[in-house]
Amino acid sequence: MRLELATALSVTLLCPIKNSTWSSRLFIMDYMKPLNCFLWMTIFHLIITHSTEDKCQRETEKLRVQIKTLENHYAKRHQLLKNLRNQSAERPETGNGIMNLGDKSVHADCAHVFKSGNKETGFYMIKPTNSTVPVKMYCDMSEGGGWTVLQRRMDGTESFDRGWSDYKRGFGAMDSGTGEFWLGNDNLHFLTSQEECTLRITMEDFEGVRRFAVYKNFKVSDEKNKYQLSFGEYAGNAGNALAGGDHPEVQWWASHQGMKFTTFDSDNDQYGQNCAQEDKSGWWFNRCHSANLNGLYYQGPYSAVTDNGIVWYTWHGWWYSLKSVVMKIRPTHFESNGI
Ligand SMILES: [Ca+2]
Repeated sequence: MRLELATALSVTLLCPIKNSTWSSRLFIMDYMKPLNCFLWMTIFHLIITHSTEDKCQRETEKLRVQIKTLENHYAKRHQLLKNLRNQSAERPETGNGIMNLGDKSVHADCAHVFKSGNKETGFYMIKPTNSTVPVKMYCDMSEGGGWTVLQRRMDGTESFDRGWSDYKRGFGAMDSGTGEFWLGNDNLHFLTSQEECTLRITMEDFEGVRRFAVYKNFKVSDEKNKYQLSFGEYAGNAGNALAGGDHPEVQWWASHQGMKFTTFDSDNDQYGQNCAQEDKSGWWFNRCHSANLNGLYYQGPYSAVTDNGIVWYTWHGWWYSLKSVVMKIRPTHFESNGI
């Protein structure tokens, strides 16, 4: 429609009627001039229109071919992806995915996985004795092997300022061998109630120094008892922060021995207010803490209204937030087959 209007306008502009004379011959010639011009312009318009339609058809056909090619390409890729998924389900993973041990392999923890000959670090499906369903857990097969990892901090990408239900079920990056996560308080209870466990905490500061703390008889009670914490003898070079260190006064207000779990929406601590609300984490708070490995991620020394960093008091005090932490357990009487 726009082209037709343009043509009509062109005719008007390009073919004006000249001043006519009273001579009939001249009159006819003058009269015919704009008519000729109009006919020529109409033919020109038809040619252009026809040519444009041809061009459109060719472009449409070209696009149809391209769409068909892309559809075929997509179908091939989709099939390739499907084949790869099927292949990965048929063999054990060697990366960050779950190690597939087959239907017969039901292990109660990572120590059982290790004992059965699977010595590769990674995710396995574990079903603790009292758990109703298998759960994806990260098995650390270093340092003697058989460690079930409960918690990992390393870069602050995961928020640990979470409520009761998140800590109960667990949260975080359970699809990567390098992400941050909390295994879940129910799982902590299942794992530590089926066998006497040793807890090993490895920590690193921003100067690249590594330290560790080991606790025998680490135990977490069930939800009814608010996941109450108990632990035995300490060993290591990071200091006994979980028990409040060596100072009796600090031990009185900060030791985590016998403490119940507190989150911002479930206050079970010994403090008048809520430690989890003030320190932005879920933990076995007292009044409030000498260790808070679920605190906010800072870059080493920090200042804040409360001591809410990733704290291990007996190593770096309350105002230094650690670079990385791993909490892991295995049965106390575990033997690593000589490794
Ligand atoms: Ca309180």
